[in-house]
Amino acid sequence: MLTYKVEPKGAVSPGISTCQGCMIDVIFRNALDVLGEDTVLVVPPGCAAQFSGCGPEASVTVAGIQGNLENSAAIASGIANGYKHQGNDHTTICVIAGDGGTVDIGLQSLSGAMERNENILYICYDNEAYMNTGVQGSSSTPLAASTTTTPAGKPVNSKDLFRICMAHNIPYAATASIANIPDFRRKVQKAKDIRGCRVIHIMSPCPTGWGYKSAKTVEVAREAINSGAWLLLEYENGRLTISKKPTALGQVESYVRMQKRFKGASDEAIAALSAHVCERYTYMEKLTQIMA
Ligand SMILES: Cc1ncc(C[n+]2csc(CCOP(=O)(O)OP(=O)(O)O)c2C)c(N)n1
Ligand code: SF4
Ligand SMILES: [Mg+2]
Repeated sequence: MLTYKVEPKGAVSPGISTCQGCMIDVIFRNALDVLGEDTVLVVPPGCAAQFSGCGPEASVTVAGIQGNLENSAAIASGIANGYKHQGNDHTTICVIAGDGGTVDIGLQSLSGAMERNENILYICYDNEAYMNTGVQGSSSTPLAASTTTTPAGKPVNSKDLFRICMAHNIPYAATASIANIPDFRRKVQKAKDIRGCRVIHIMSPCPTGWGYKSAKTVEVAREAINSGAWLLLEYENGRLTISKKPTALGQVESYVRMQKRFKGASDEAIAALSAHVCERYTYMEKLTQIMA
């Protein structure tokens, strides 16, 4: 009988239980590859917890805890302060949480941690809905996108987590994308080397909830960057920079046409989404000049 031995590499073992085409494990693998073993994870309920958390499908080898959707940043703050009192300032306390657990349910806890400038790294993987419980809309769901709670398309724009982080004046905030892993790794490395509250907000398209073929995840994420629907930004010591300018700003048509969640969106709704994308970029670009 032939037997196969799979050698686990890095901090995430092979054979995890996310859907085909999901990139959450790639986010974990790359983040933990940069952060190293001297890391403690806090992962609230959500698709990430389904493979990283406690139980028979746990596959992450660094120490960690699964808390609640409301309090990831508070749990991380407690761990960070415990280590501080032991004289340990080298271990990275890292939250990896979904958008629902960040921009909605856990926002008060994150806001408090940012206000106190806790020594934590908070990574939000954004699949733009509550995916693990059946694709309910979140504050990150974009205008016109259909979810099970916004079946006719979301009537309002998404909440801007990056600007909320900037408003707390934390030492480091960045956005990233699974379509640009070197950029993500560079930002994780930078965040690792800074002390205080650091937030990285990474877009993580979801084939199941967005309605596209699983092989297209990177393509979808790339279209988001090209059109400006997702911006790559960096805020460091009060200075804002745009990591990569969109190549086709506002041209969201090819991006939305790849996804079933926008299938019922009217031309007016897509035009409104495009206008929002352009306005946000223009605003950010002006801020880069003010904050230069
Ligand atoms: C306070 C609270 N409300 C609801 C739930 C049920 N719940 C578990 S996971 C989840 C989805 C979380 O969404 P998100 O943070 O975006 O992560 P994703 O599932 O998209 O990866 C919900 C609503 C919960 N655990 N706690
Ligand atoms: S539902 Fe979406 S985010 Fe969750 S595991 Fe599947 S593809 Fe990934
Ligand atoms: Mg989500």
